[in-house]
Parts: sequence; C-alpha cells; structure tokens
Amino acid sequence: MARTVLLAAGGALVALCLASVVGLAGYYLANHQTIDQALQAVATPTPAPTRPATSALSRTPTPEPTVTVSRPLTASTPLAGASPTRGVLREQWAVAATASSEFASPQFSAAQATGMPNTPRCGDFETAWASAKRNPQEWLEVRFAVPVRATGIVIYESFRPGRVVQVDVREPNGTLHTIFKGKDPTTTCPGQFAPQFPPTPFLVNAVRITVEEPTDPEGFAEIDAVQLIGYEPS
Ligand SMILES: [Ca+2]
Repeated sequence: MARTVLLAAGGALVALCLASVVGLAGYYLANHQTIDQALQAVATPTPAPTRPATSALSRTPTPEPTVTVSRPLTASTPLAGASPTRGVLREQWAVAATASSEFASPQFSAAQATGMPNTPRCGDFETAWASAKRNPQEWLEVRFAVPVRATGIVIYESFRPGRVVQVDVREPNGTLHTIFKGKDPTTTCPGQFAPQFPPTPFLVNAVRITVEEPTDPEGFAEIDAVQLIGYEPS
C-alpha cells in the first residue's frame, strides 16, 4: 500500500515537472515570438506616405542642363592603327572668335562661342553667340591654338538649331576651304552638328560657320561652342 502511494506521488511529481517545463517553454516561445515581432517591426520602417500621382504629373518637364559630346575622344589620344605620320588626334575648343555681327557684347558676342560649352540648356542664353537682327546670312569664325589636319568639327547649337548652311576651314596662311555646304540636319535643341571628313591635306587653325537667319520672328540661331578634331603633326 505504501509502495503504491509512493509510486502515485512520484508519478504526480513527474507530471507536475513536465507541466512546468511545458508551461515554461510555452511562455518562452510566446515571449520570443513577441520579441521577434518587435524586432521585425523595428527593422521594417514604416513606408513613407505616397505622394499623389498628380503632383508628379503636374510638373513641367525641365530639359537636363547637360551637353553631350557626340564623339567622346579625349585630347592627345593616339588613334589606334593610324600611321604615326598622322600624329596625335586632338580635340580642342576655340580660343578666339569673330563674327559678321553680334547681337550684343560681351553677352551674345562671338567670344561666347569660345571654350567648352557653357550654355545650360536649349534657349536664348547670353553664353552663346547670336547675330544681329535681320541679316539673311551671318557667319561666326573661331580660331584654335594648335593647327591640325582637320577631320571633324562639332558645332554646339543651343538655340534655333539646324540653320548652318556652310562650314569652311581656314589654313594658317588664310586660305579658306569649304568642307560642308547644304542642309544642317540638326533638329534637337541643344544639338550638335558634327560634319566629319577625311583628314585635310593641309593644316587648319580656324573654322568659319555660316548660318541662315530667316526674317521671321522665330529668333536667331545661337552657337554655344565649337570643337575642332584633327591630327597634330608629330
Ligand atoms: Ca558658350
């Protein structure tokens, strides 16, 4: 009888211990689940309020104030496979300029077409050359520091593009040679008109660009910068 009682008491004790373990485990899991949920809530930030779509759609698109170089060659880069006698391919910006007329000075003067492009975007900006009013044709002539055998010209048109009708290159001795005459295909603004041609058999240190200026009220063609590409004799 006493043995039976002892066995029953032992069984009850074991059951009590098991119940305690199960209870503690449940408490532990329940609390850890809560902690995990709390950690997850901290790690996941509350999403920012979504702006109404109309706020973006109602904005007027603004052109990017960038000027893309159509031929990303760097100055003094040897041309792969070229004959050494051709020298080094150079890209250079104008260092001086004159024009048939200037809308104003120093704003809109010929000098505004020297150096790198600096007109922020398409538009009537004083950082580009603009001719005076109502002349059917006007010209801009830019000069470069290093005479080269020219093989390309990049004309940065920053307002009313597509009006170049002729491009001439000038030898250091003053002789002019026409390398383009026709319809400027540039339609984007700002845009680049970039005639390319075989290396000239003479050195070039200046470029003359002729533009047509219709007598309509649309405004003037404006040129922001001019780049000369060619081989500097070694
Ligand atoms: Ca400029």
